[in-house]
Amino acid sequence: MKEQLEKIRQAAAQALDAVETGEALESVRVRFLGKKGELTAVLRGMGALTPEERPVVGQLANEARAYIEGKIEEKKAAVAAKEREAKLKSEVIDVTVPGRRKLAGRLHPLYQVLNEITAIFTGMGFSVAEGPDIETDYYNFEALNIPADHPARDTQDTFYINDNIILRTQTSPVQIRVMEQTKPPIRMIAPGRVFRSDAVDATHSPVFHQIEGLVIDKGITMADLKGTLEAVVKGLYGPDAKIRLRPHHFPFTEPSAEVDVSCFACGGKGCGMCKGEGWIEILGAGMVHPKVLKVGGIDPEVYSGFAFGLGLERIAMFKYGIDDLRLFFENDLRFLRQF
Ligand code: 2U9
Repeated sequence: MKEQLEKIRQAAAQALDAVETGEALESVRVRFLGKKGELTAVLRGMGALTPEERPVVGQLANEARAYIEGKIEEKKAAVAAKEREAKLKSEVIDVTVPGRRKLAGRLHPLYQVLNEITAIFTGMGFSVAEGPDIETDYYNFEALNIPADHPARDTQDTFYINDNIILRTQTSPVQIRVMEQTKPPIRMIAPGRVFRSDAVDATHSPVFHQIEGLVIDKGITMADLKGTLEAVVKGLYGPDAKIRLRPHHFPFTEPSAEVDVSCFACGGKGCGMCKGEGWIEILGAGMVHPKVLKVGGIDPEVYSGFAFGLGLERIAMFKYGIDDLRLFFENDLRFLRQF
């Protein structure tokens, strides 16, 4: 039995020498010290020994166990160190490699300007409404007092889907829909994409953006129109900005005006930006035509209102000094990253 123990000890030492991994180490432990292990089997056989032999062999067996356990612990530390080293080697990080820049996205410059203008209006209690890009002839033209023979209906200006369905040429249909559904007072803006069958050049695009506004209540006058637009323009261009109204004609407003802002480059003295005028046209506006109020279900004898419209691209071009509208739609990152 002594010999058998010595053999087991040697066999364990040999097996442990060959161990390279944690798994191999565990299987050696099971082979010798496990429940069905070789040493365990010897200890089980001790019942057959004489009472004199038993303590002697018992001590030897314990020594063998302690020896194997000690070896296993040693090996465990060695294997762990080796595995750690291998892991460090395989996961090596070259801290000298140049970093890869994460590109942060941002809002398109048109939408930055749109957000700025929207904030000015919502700050004055306006709500924001949207509507479909595809509209009916009724909402886009008829309801807005644009008669059948009006030049704005010419196929050159309007994209027709069929006789009745078109791409909206203005965001005004949104206001008609709001009027139909809302009892005054109404204070709203309608920003959005509009479509006109124009050839592309530096100042024309078949797709562009408008922000239109509508205010309806009892006793609304042209003074409200002027005061509101003045506040908007000061919010956009600073406290020194002034506006002036020039008579104009729109089918949906009466009276109507074109609205100029004092040149934000020269303050009104005249410069290249305003072509020596001192004023830059940025808006159209007017008192909502009584026919349009009626169509929207609002009694023009009780209520009055004003409306206005502006082209977002035009405002953004002036703001950033951009001389070609096409830049907004080409999505060239060299352009977009500047905003
Ligand atoms: C309703 C009643 C009236 C909207 C208005 C303008 C004047 C205007 C132009 C600005 C530049 C179009 O993009 S642009 O070419 N718009 O001048 N728009 S008043 O009037 C309305 C709208 C809806 C129910």
